[in-house]
Amino acid sequence: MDRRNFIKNGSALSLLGMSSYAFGKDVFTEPFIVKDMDNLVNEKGEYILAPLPYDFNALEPSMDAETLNLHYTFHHGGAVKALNKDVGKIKDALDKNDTETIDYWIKKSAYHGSSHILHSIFWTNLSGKGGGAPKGELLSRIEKEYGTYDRFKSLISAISKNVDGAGWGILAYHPFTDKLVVFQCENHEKLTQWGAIPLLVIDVWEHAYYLKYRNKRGDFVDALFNIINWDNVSMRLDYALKTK
Ligand code: MN3
Repeated sequence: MDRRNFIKNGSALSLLGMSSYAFGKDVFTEPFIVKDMDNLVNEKGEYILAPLPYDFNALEPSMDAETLNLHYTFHHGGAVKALNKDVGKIKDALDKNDTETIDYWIKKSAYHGSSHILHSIFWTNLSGKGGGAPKGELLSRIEKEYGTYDRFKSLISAISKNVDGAGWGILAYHPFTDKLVVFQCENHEKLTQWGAIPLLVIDVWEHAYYLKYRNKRGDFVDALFNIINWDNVSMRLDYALKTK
């Protein structure tokens, strides 16, 4: 697995580098997976919708062709188109120093970006020749964390069925703890972008500032910029770029 490519494609690092919100001409010609990783952006930094790795009827009868067509073309495709627009709007808002609309478009980009990343994983997680059970390293890590494959299957089935409203059931690898983790996600985002590795985090819970700043969260955030350790942020970026 090429983690460097994963970081480039799966995170928000290139979010503000976009110059256009139109699709490029090569948008529909590239495969979903390149060098074992999801192919989410082109060389220009535009988000792309790669072709499905199978025909619309390939997952019948478990997933019918009409559902797959609508889901891929309009839900996932719509998210990719909207994400490119969001990124352009963020750039425009930065140009105008308009923080109010930046907040709106960042929320939109989290929603659409997470939809793009999760759907790209979802399509490649499925195959007309799928089924059976995991093997190898994946199986041994599942057994280490959950005991048996059947216990894991009960867990991810139950949490997927019980997501409140719309969302996802997810099995993930957590690089900071070297562990598999299972969790629910409401909608697509709440309000993350999947695959991003944190470099700088700002705690805006009231416990972080209320004694001194009371209700003035903005003053606290402004003051934090006097104490940020940028060497540490750089060290984390170096780590993230080197991880494979
Ligand atoms: Mn969907």
